[in-house]
Parts: sequence; structure tokens; C-alpha cells
Amino acid sequence: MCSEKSFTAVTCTAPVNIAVIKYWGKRDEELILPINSSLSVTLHQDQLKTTTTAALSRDFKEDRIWLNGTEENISQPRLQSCLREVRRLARKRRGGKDDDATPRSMSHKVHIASVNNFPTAAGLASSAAGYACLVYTLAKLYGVEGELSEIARQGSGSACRSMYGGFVQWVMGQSADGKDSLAKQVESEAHWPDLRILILVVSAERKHVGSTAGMQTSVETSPLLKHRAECVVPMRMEDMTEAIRQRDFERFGQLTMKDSNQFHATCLDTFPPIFYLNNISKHIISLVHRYNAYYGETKVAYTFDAGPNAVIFTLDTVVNEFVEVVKHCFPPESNGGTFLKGLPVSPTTLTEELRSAVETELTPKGLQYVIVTKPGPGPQPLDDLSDHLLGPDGMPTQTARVLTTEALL
Ligand code: 2P0
Repeated sequence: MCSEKSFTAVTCTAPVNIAVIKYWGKRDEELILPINSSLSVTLHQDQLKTTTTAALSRDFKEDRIWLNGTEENISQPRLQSCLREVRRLARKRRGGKDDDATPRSMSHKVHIASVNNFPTAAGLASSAAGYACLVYTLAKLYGVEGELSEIARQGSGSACRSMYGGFVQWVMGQSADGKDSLAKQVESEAHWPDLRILILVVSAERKHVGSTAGMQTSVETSPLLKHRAECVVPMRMEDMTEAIRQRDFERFGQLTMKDSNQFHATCLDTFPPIFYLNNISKHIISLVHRYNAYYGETKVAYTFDAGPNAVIFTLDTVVNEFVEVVKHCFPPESNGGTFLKGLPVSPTTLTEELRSAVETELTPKGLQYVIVTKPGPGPQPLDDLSDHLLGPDGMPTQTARVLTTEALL
């Protein structure tokens, strides 16, 4: 924490998460209460993260926020919900006592700056990392502890799962006020050390139908979504939790693929239908099935969110070969910069037999790049003052102004 005269700043980071049992549909739009529970894997922040600085000063005239260097409207209801709820907890903690002269006075306005080290619109769940980081950082700034996933949820549903590392459930809860709709860690990031995650970035374009609007139409029109929420997900949550606890990749991978497919089936069952997968996504799906069929077991598993990018789960012993298979089927641009980002991958030679087993058609430049990562920890404070994204004048620093896509490596 930096405390200089009346200026107090805190900087924290938070991770992206990828759901293996998908959240799709709300029963309460304002409180963001889901129609089913969901389960995700938190990705390592060495590859993907949001960094947020929040600062208080007697000199600030109003609450302000900058995302990737651009000032945004802080009166958006979801931002306001998070700010209001953290401040409410802070007031409760202080028992109504507040001194205008203290650096962390409730009467001071807040400035917030947040950056992602990955393209915001690439469909990589930036809202989850973003709101998790906002809530965690504000809580640290105001000295609030305890259950924060309930507040992050009110920023973006999936954000509540980014409040923990490893494997995380968002328990849907029953109550109308959302007090029991919380994230809970199933296992920590250390639980399954050889699990690996590959993000196959198909398109960095903005998605056509946003999740919030898409799931609202699905709730209104899809009978399949209702069936899924009531009859399929409850059993799958138990099954998936057990597969993770036992580190059973066969079961984990099968369930992950089936749940992704059912989520996209509910999108097709929505009227008018929503298409998130494109031809490259479908090519990846068939490649995964051909690869698994070649070995007669589930070696890799795909999942897709509200966009065409694939997220592949596998084990570290498989990564080198599967990446080679991906490079073979989607030959990268020869001069297109780094195709592989993140954890190291060693080149291998594919056998002729495997090549012909997985190959249907080759799609040059079908993928932009691949990020190799693994499960990682939850939000963390940064102690180094040089990490602050706001200067002592309360304005974004150079780091906060530069969109740090290049920092991905
Ligand atoms: C998930 N997705 O479980 C699912 C799978 C996309 C597909 O959570 O309206 O951005 O902010 O609660 O969290 C994306 O939805 O939607 C999402 P809001 P959110 O990860």
C-alpha cells in the first residue's frame, strides 16, 4: 500500500477462469443469480491476468475509472453495485466511525485503473477477471475481508469464480437476496499439477451477441436450457467435482466436452438462434475427437464459451504432441510473430500414422496464436509501488495507458 499525505493506493491482480460446467441464464438480472450452478478452472496469472489499482484521496473530486487507459463511465449499474457493496462492508466494519483526516476515509472519492494483459474483446472472459480484480482491490483498499464472491458476482456472474484459485464451484443458491449464491473452492491449483490448458485463439474480433443479452434470450425462449438447468447440471456438478477430486482425466474431459456441446446446443435452441462457434471451432472439435479416437482414450478435451476460441484441457505429457498436431492442421503464418505463447513447448515429430489419422483438411492461418497455461491461484496483492497504475496525482500512469497485449509473453 502506498500512503503519501492523503493519497492511498492498492494494486492487485486477478485471474481468468474457464467454465467446464457452464453458467448460462439468470433467475434475477439485477442481483445476477443464475439458473444453475457452474464449475470452472482458474487459469494461471503468469499468462492471463487483470491488474487493478484503486486509490483514495481527499483531493479527488469524483469517483473515476480507466480501463486499458480509456476513461469509462463509472455510473454503470454493475460498477456501482460493486462499489456500493464494498463500501457498505467497510462502513459496517468501522461501526459508523470515520475520520475525514484518515487516508482511507469513506468521504474520499476513489480512482480506479485496470489493465488486461490480453485483448479485452478476444472472448477470453475479461469481465470475470476484471470484476474479480475490482472487488478484491477495493476490499483491500477499504480494509474489508471475508466473503467477496457475492459482490464480484454482482459485477459479472462468472467473476465470482475468479475470486479463488484452482477448481471453483459457483453454487447457485436458493435465496431471493443472493446471500447463498457464492463461489467455493473445490480444490486448490496445486491439486492437479500435470493439468495443462491451451487457448486456441481463433479470432480476436468482438463477439456478435454479448453473453448478458444472449443468455437472457435463451432463458426466454429455450426449453432445452430449462431442461439442462433443472435435470442435467445438478448431476453433472457432482460428477465433475468427483472427477476433479480423483484427477480422473477421462471423466473430466468427457464431461467438459459434453457440457460445452450442450451449452452451444441451448444457443442453437434459442430463438432467434445464437451461433458462437465458427468453422474453425468445428474443425478443432473434430480434430480433438479424431486424436482421442486414435489413442482410444480421452487425451484432450475442448470447451468453448461465448465465442469461437477453443480452450483445450490436457496433461503435460500430451502437450508437445498435441501442439504439433494443431500446428500441422492449422499451419501458422511463417512471418506472423510468435504462434506459441506461455509455458514452453518442445517440437516433436508426428508419425505418418498419427498425421493421417487426424488430418482431414489443412486450414492455414486458421489460428492466430496458442497460449499454453495451467491452473493458477486466485487474486493477489502486489507490494511493489512501481506496479501502481495510478500516479500520486490520481491519473493513469504510462503502464495503464498502454494496452499491454504485447506483455502476454
Ligand atoms: C461461463 N459464460 O460459465 C459461461 C459460459 C459464457 C459461456 O459466464 O451477464 O460475462 O456478466 O453474468 O459472466 C459469460 O457470462 O455474464 C459466462 P454476466 P458473464 O463462464
